[in-house]
Amino acid sequence: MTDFTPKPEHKFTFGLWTVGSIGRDPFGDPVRDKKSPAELVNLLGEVGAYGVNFHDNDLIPIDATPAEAEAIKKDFRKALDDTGLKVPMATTNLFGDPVFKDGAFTSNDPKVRAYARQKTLKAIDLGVEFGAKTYVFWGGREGTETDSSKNAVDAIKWNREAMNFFCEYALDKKYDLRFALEAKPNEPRGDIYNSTTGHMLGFIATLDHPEMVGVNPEVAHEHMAGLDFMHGVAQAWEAGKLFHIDLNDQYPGRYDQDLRFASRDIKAAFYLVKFLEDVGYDNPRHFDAHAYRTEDYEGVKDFARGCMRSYLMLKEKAAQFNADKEIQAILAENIADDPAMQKFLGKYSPEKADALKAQAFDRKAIANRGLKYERLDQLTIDLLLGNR
Ligand code: GLT
Ligand code: MN
Ligand code: MN
Repeated sequence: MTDFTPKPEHKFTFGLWTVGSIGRDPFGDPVRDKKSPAELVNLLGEVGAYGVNFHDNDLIPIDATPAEAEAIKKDFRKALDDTGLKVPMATTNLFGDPVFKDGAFTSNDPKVRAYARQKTLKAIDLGVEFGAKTYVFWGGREGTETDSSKNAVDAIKWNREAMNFFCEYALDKKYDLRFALEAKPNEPRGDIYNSTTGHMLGFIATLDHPEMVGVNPEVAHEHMAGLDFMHGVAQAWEAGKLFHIDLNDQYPGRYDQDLRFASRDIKAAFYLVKFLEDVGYDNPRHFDAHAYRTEDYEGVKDFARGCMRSYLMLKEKAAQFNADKEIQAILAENIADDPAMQKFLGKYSPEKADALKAQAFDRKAIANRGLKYERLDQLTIDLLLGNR
């Protein structure tokens, strides 16, 4: 039996808002007492996490006085020193306060757009003060309930201007910081702009400093849209844009559940972990999830330990998959090169196009070959269920 103890090299992180969730939902009041940021750091230290992330207002309430802010930062810093936890990522809360009810960078009101920029500048400074190297932008309120209210093209432009502004700010301040954009299709807005990781990748290419900006895909958000999460992650990785990742779980077609990682779709979680491990992803593995509302703080620790343990168990399964002779034989057979086809593939040339047009393909014979994917999938299931 392998050791599934989380270690610093796994870079497992949690947001203050995740283990700090007090279980409020649209239908019910909190079920857990609020813990201070320092207490949450200690809790994360106890379960073996590597780091902790925060929104500006997870750490410092929006109306805190400068003296209160200093006292909170001092306690937080002490807890970080005591536990050895790092702060790899920070972000801005641009969704909780009523001022953002119609968006932040994409609000129709220029005062709101300016205030959102001011809040973000200060939050970037705060994140950098604690050592954050990645800064996430999740535009939860950047959207609409009614499309009669906003010009969708203006929204894209305002969003772009804001991102360009923050890139220049980070360069100006010589911050060692990269930005990671997080998509979500809906909730809390009826519909959110740049609703998937693919939309975000398209948007990033239009920025003044695309090299500073990547994505922070979240399992639940792509599953809400009914998408294959790993495919989006692979696209981001291949583009050099997988700066950060939010791991959790979600049943498609439901509200944003933020379930414990790998607690719902084990197969999808397996392919995701296998992908991250196979390519050597080395940025933080952030569990953006929270414990069931039924839990007390012991349950919150069970939740956090469970996220990390499941990741490590799936990592072991991925290694087993890669070493499985029968599985690898099926893959090898399907992926095998055909030297006779080399002259038709790869880059374009006029000769290649002519040769291709002249070639006779036995379409029926090619199509008649069974691919053994049923067998392959069942072997994967056997492996995941512990029967290999
Ligand atoms: C919020 C959201 C998450 C984002 C966080 C960062 S806040 O909890 O549901 O998906 O990652 O702003
Ligand atoms: Mn998230
Ligand atoms: Mn979520």
